[in-house]
Amino acid sequence: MSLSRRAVIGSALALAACERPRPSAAAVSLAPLKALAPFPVGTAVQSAQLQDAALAGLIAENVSQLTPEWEMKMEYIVQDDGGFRFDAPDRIAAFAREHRLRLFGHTLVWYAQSPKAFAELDERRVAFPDAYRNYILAVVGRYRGQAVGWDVVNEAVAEDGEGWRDSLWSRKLGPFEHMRLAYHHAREADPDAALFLNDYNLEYLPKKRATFLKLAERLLAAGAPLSGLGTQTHVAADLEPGALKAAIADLASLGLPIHVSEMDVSLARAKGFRSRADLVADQGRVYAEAARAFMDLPAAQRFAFTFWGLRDAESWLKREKAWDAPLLFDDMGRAKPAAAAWADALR
Ligand code: 9MR
Repeated sequence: MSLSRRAVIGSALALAACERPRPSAAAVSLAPLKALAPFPVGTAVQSAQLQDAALAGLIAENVSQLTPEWEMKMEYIVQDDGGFRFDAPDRIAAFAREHRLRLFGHTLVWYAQSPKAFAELDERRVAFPDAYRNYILAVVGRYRGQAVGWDVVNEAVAEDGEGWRDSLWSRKLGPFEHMRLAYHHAREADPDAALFLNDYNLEYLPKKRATFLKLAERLLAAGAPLSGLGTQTHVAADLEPGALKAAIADLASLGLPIHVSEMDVSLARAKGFRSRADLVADQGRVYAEAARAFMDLPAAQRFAFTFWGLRDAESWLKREKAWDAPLLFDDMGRAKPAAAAWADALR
């Protein structure tokens, strides 16, 4: 931790101490996360991060499942000439095998990614529906027998929860049909992988959650092999108490396994002017509520609980605001009070 950051935390703690006792921002001592949880615990990771021995050790010690943070997406795999590359995701898959961790595939179809090779497909050579199927067969097929599951369709529901998103995929193959097809192609490529529908803000926006659940029901009614629901859980420390509990219970109402698939709790995204100590305390509360809500599910519905990184230093949110600290371990890999709060809530 840098001196200036220590000073900032120190002064926030000093201010807060005048009111009532606060949890310390110091590191806590904790057993490995995966030893504490009666369900798989995951993290997102980038292949380059595995070169960092300290981080690789922290990952191997604490989690039982890996999600590639971006290198299993079209943005990495699909090249401009339409060729595929798998070197980086293969490195993550190899690390998972070496350390006996599960591999979770992320993500096949995402409105936000429509590579040039697809957008400019020369249909005289290969029809769009064939290229779409080929892609899914190639990617899912490559990790068949290793990946325990896939985010097949990511972020299908519109931002405000009103209907579905428009994308290259929806325009070319149909707003519902492109999703139905994606599940069929993924199942064709791997008969055993759990196939997920994944989305975010499901705890903030009950309307978006309702649209998400209706979409899941419609996919099931159409015979799509949907096997689970992913709730990303990118939330802020000021999330209203009870919101996570309500969301997780509601999502479980279809009886499908639930994946808390990308959790982090941003300090910087919390509204208002609050001391860092207050934000840190609230962050612990939010992580604890998520753990408790997940534990309240029947064991068969607890697919996995994935954090979107372990150390603050690697968080995508820190790239957005350098002072954010959304994860369970600090920049040095020491467990934070949030980790203790999450772990305590499992008991
Ligand atoms: O954290 C990921 C970041 O490193 C990537 O640049 C970005 C684009 O691939 O995706 C981020 O992860 C997102 C995830 O794939 C889907 N849900 C939202 C995540 C944060 O933006």
